[in-house]
Amino acid sequence: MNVHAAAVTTAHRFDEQTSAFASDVIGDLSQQPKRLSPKYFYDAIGSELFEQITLLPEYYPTRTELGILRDRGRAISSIIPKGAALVEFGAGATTKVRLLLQQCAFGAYVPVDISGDFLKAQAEALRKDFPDLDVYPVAADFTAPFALPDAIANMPKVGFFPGSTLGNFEPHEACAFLRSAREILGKDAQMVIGVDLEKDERTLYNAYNDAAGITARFNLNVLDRINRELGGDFELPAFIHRAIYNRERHRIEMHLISKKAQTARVLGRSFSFRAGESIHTESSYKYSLERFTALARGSGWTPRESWTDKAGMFSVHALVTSD
Ligand code: AVI
Repeated sequence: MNVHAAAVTTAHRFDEQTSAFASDVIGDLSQQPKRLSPKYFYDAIGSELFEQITLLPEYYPTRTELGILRDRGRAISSIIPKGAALVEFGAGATTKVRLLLQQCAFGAYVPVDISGDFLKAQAEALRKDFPDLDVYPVAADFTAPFALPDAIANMPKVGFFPGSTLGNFEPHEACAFLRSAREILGKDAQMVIGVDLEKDERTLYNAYNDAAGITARFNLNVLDRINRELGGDFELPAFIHRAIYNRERHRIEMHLISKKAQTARVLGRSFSFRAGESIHTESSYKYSLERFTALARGSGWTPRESWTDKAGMFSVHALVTSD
C-alpha cells in the first residue's frame, strides 16, 4: 500500500477549525430556538463515545448495516467495476470499509475527512491488511467541493457513505450533498450509501435514549467541548439530554434542556436560558425506501439496487449517476 501523506493535514488547520467552531457556536446559540451543529460532537472524546454508542444493544443501525454489507457482499461486488477507486466520504471506524475492500476488487481507496489525524490512523490500520491497495487520503470537508487525487483520474469511481450520516443532514442539505458527491465523482460513477429506515417509535426512542446513558454523555460532551476549547462556562449538570421522535418530520431530535434559568458565557458573550429551554443539537432523519429513492433521483442519481435486513430496519443503496 502507498500512503500519500502529503495530502494530509497541516498545522494551521487547527486554528481555522477552532475559529469556525467559535463563530458557529456564537451564531447558533444566538438563534431562537437555540441550536448547535452535530458536526461538533466529534472531538476525540465524542468520537470515542460514538464508538461506544455503535456497540449499545439499543443502537441497531451499525450492526444492522454491517450485517447487510456482509450478507449482500456478493451482490454489491457484482455491480462494482474491477479496479475502481473507492471514495469514502468521512473516515470513521474501518470496519465497514474493510468489508467492501475484502469483497470487491478495488484498485484504490480514498478516505476523505476533515481530520488529518484520523485519516493517518485509518490508513495505518488498513496498511497491514491490504498491502496491494493504494490509499490516497484527502484532508477536506466532504460536504464542500474538493479535488480527487490525480492518481485515480482514470479509474471508475465508487462513493461510499455508510452509517446513515446522510440522516444528520436537513433534507435540502442531503440533496446538496448528493449533488456535490456526483460532481466530485464525475460521470459514470456509483455510490453505495447506508440509510436508516422509519420504524416503530419505541425502537427509535430507545436507540437514542440508551439505558447506560452513553448517548446522554455524547450529547452533553458538546457543551464540555465548548468549555474546553472556547473557554465556555457551561454548568453541565444543569442540562439534561432529551431525544424524541418527531413523526411529522420523520426525525429523531436530540436536545439539551436547561434545568433552570441560567446564563452561560462563551468568548465574552452571554447566553441566557429559561428553565426548560432547549438547545437543538442533532436531527437524525429516518427515510422510507420511497422517500430515499425520490431524494436520490432529485439529486442526479438513479437508484440501481436497494438491500435491507430481514426486519426492514436499515437500508443500503447502490446508485448510479443519472446521465
Ligand atoms: C452519525 N449518526 C448517523 C448518528 C445517528 O444515529 O444519527 C449519530 C448519533 N446520535 C446519537 N446517536 C448516534
